Amino acid sequence: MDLLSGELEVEKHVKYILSIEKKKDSFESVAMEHLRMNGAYWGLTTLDLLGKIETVDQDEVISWVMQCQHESGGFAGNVGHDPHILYTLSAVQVLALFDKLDVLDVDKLSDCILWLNFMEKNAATFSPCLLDRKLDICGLQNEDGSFSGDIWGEVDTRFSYIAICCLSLLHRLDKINTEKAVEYIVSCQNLDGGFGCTPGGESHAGQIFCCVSALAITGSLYHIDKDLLGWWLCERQLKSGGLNGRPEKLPDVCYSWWVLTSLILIDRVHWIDKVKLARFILDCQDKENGGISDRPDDAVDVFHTYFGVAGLSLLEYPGLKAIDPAHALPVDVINKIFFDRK
Ligand code: GRG
Repeated sequence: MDLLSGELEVEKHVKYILSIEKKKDSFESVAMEHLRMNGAYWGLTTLDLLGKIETVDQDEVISWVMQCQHESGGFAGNVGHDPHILYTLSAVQVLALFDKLDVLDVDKLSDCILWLNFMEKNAATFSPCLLDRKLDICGLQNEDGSFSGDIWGEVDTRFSYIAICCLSLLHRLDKINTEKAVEYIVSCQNLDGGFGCTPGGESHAGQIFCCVSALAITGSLYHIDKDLLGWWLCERQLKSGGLNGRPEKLPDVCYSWWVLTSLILIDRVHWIDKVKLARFILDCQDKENGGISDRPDDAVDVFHTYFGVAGLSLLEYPGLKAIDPAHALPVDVINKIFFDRK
């Protein structure tokens, strides 16, 4: 990897990320208005991995994050929007980056992940069938161990991961039935070794990240056939060095994250060509204006910039902070949360 050192345009990527905030009328900003909390997590984590988080006004970010908190305890993608578990994890991760988890009422927030609070407080707004749901399932965790993302009930292994990761960061994993949560995730494992959104769903690298990371956080990786899954994952590497998310698809920088994290967690990362992957990611940089795209010569965005830099961090690219593959936060942030040390 030393061979490629010096090729990452650190200063330009920092400038690109800081500029997004200033271009409020741009297509990217308008299209991302409803998921700005995710954008904040991607941009700020990138800055931290690059060692430049101090370039943002921390008080301003925290004040905006807290304005996105719904009275139920959950967070929305932006001020005035509805809360969802997707944005709640991003909000927790952003606060963790600034070592500010103490601004949260942790019990209120974790109850919200269980959804009790929200349903009780807003009983008048819901139809009887939704209220029955609450009585039956006691929160966002369903009887079969799966999780819904919000009150409307969509089930997806993404939400299992998010609930588990979020509660782990808040030291509140004991609030859910982890045994059943693991049982559900294992039921989404396919004969090819991969995982899908729900039982029988097609294996996809994004869902595999969610399932493998959730199993890692709950100490349940022994449920995985590591050679079988490792084989499926390393077959994602194409001639260009880039990774795709499932067979016959194009490579995309974001899979550097979804696939690499899973390979690392099951101890099979040596099965891919790491230098070729780093080459692919570096070739997706806009060397003039900063930012990283999905494939070489495409338009850059903050999502791919984050997953490109995070992928390089997983590859131990020189000069980048290390990132924890399961919690998706820099290792020093995770050490502070779990061991109270930097
Ligand atoms: C904290 C890192 C982190 C994640 C939070 C939201 C989430 C948990 C995980 C999402 C996992 C996932 C499903 C990722 C895949 C995203 C993606 C690029 C989907 C595109 O799918 P297709 O089918 O693209 O449009 P392909 O590449 O298959 O053609």
